[in-house]
Amino acid sequence: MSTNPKLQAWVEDMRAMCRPERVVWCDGSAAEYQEMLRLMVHAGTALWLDEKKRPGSVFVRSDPADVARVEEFTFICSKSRDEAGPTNNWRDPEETRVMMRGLYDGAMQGRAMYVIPYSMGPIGSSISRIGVELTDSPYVVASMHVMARVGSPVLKALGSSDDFVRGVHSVGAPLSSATVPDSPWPCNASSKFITHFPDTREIWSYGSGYGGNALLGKKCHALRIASVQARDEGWLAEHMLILKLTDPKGQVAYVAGAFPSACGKTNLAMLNPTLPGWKVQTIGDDIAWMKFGADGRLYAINPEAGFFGVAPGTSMKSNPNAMATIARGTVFTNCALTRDGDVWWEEMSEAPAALTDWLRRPWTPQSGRKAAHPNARFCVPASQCPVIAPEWEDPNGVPISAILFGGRRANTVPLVNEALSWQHGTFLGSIMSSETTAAAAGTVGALRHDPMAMLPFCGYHMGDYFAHWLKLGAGADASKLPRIFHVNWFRKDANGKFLWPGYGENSRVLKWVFERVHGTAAAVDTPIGRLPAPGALDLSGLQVPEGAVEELLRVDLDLWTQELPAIKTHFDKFGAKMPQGLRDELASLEQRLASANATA
Ligand code: SAT
Ligand code: MN
Repeated sequence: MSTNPKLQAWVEDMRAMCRPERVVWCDGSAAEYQEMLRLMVHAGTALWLDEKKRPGSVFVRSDPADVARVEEFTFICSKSRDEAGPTNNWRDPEETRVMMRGLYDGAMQGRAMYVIPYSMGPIGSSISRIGVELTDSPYVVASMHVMARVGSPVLKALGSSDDFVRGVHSVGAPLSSATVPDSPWPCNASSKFITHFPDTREIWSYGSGYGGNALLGKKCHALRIASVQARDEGWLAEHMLILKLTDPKGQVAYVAGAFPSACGKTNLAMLNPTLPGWKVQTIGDDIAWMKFGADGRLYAINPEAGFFGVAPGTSMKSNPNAMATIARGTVFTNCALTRDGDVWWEEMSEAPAALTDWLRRPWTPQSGRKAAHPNARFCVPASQCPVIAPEWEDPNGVPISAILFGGRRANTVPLVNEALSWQHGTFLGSIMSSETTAAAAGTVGALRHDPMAMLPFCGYHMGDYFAHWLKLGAGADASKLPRIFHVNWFRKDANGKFLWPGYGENSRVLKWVFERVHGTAAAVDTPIGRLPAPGALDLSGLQVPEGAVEELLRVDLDLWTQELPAIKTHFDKFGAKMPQGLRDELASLEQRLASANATA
């Protein structure tokens, strides 16, 4: 229980509205985490996995109507529609409050309301921020224990300050009487709203218990609300992994990378380099908060304390470090269950002869459907990762030397391309597009512009967001800014086969990035940016078909020229807020393509 009067008054207000059976102040202890797991098992939400196979781990299956983020029902409730911009769903804040109060009215009846004080970032770091989430879901409490620093130490750090993000979350499934049986995954099938009030730093979420809809510290706070704070205070809140790269001589560079959800950020952050002597260690796999230090460099912290990673595709081949991380003490959601009490998912290993799929049905390899949901997840403390960097909780953060922007593109975008400047790099981030994945409800595989991988996560007008990037760059010492690169691991050949093996082989690209930063690798100028000069990309021992690397590094002038109208339409969406600097970059690209076409 807190003695902070502002916090107490708000909790009391929300209690009166949601009318839970009781209020539980979370202390963040290990015993509390175990209690949440026991509650989930008792309610049928979770079951214990075999203690020998997966010690201390539970397996959860959600309602099939609640398996991913719901972008359609996610709203930015800034004062005006214009502040939210064309890429966000906007609702009037006052009307939304009234509507949400109506939904919350008695929504927690028969349930406990948990008060979770949390810190995004190490407690005490000047870059960290505090929030308090109220929730009626033990799954959310357990997951927040893993994903953030929670409980009494956070209350102590908050003291009597009013500076915390207020988050309310209800699954929207009140229990009218004590005799009504609860559903194993309570949620509201007909109504889901994930609403953000950037002006008052509030998050009100209703109806979903899943992932980014419900663990409010993650996307809602650390990206949507934090991006607004970052704009106001002159820093960056980004959808980026952070990794530490060490060369054979022991020199270090820290690299941040923005990729859309389910495009391999976790794999890249934990990569085992195939190049001898190189080492990758993990700082974070999803979110980076970056601030300029007194020395003029950009420093990043990982605001999270755990990984909420996509399970399908994770294997000893694709990510042995993730497999080791989740060997114990993990919450699994929507995977398949083996006969001997372990989890399984597509590509983890050869499919077992018989399983129970994520929908609790018998499954065999002949079933002709997926056993795990494509957005099945593991939720695990970062400290369990065998390659976590010792400095991952450094309150000062780590100095970033390079930023990667990457999406899932079958063509056009080469394996790697270095920006000519910060402004050009911002341009490359702004025109990023990617094929959609199962991380969000809706179509999978459709190409959409996803600037800086922030399309679902930027809490304000994206034109202003681009301007913020340009302003930070213009105000910095250019020689100390991170270099920016556009990468694409997903380019395909004419037969639809991936040209690049990816995973550990991505270390070859990281090496070139490292050497560009240190001024030791050669590049060639192309109309779209700087690509590795012949021989500059280390291909020793790489097994790829004849011509694959040439194709991966080919700048297809026709495809790029064809892309221009779509970029223009994309930019036009932002109207007068589209910064001139990026329009200039587009004009320069067009010019460079035209003169290259003329001489080709
Ligand atoms: O569901 S989450 O938003 O937490 C994961 C993701 O989409 O990146
Ligand atoms: Mn993400």
